[in-house]
Amino acid sequence: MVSIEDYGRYETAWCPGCGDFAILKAVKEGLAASGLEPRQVLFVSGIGQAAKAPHYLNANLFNGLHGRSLPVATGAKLANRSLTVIVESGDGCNYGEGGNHFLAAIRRNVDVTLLVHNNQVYGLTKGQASPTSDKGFVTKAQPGGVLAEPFNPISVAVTMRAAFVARSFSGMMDHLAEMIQEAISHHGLSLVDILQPCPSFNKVNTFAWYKERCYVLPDEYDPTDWESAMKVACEWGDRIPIGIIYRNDRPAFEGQFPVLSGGLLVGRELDKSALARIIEGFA
Ligand SMILES: Cc1ncc(C[n+]2csc(CCOP(=O)(O)OP(=O)(O)O)c2C)c(N)n1
Ligand code: SF4
Ligand SMILES: [Mg+2]
Repeated sequence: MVSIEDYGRYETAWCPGCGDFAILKAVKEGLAASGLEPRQVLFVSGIGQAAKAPHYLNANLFNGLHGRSLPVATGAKLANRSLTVIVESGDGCNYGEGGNHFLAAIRRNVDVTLLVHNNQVYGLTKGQASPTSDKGFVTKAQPGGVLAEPFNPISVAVTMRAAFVARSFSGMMDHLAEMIQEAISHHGLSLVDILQPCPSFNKVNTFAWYKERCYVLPDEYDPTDWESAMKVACEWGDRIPIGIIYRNDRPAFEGQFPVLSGGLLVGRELDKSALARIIEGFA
């Protein structure tokens, strides 16, 4: 049986009170509850405080460029479908610099779990606004307050009929671990947007601010009903819904490549004569 101890314990470099600690623990719990051993899991992350999270557990890791995790994760999943592939990074990384990859990954529906630590700020670079910062949010770089409307990742994902769309909060560990487990078991692009305080650089959206507003969707809520999901996805402000907001059974990207039906790409011999013919075609 897999336990969270299999995922190890490491010294971290986060500020006291940061929501990242709870997310790290919930990720380990979600993996252990899924019965996955570290060797079966590949994390792909970018740059940021959130992107450091997979440095602090035992598993395979590709840490690449800011915003570019999803293309790497897509390639890894196509090459080796036996891996559980998890992208873990921040709101800036996934919705800002990586925004276009977010849209492409939803359209393709590659079987990847996407965990976004959403603190509504650029934490690592000391507090500039991110795409999810609320309008009016004051920072050193935006002293007059943010003028743009915030990006709502949940409503965008539901609009595009992403395979699995959930939201949780770092202050609700059991709920978060359950959402992560559900996302891992869902076949297709599975987003968990995780609200988390950044006590150093976001003095507005604090632990108390989220705690006061987050409510768990009732048991009778049906996440397969797209129209209800659209309404729930747009809720933000005094009340913030938490839970599985939308899910469907769209076929995953990697199942649609005839070339992949003959076994894992990583396990195949290179056909040098076929490669030579392709190269000659460009001569
Ligand atoms: C292409 C590129 N643009 C900008 C940066 C600088 N940069 C590094 S981390 C970061 C912000 C990270 O914010 P977020 O993804 O929200 O993670 P957090 O630190 O808040 O967890 C930025 C702008 C970079 N490394 N690469
Ligand atoms: S800057 Fe914010 S997000 Fe980064 S470790 Fe500190 S509290 Fe956490
Ligand atoms: Mg952030």
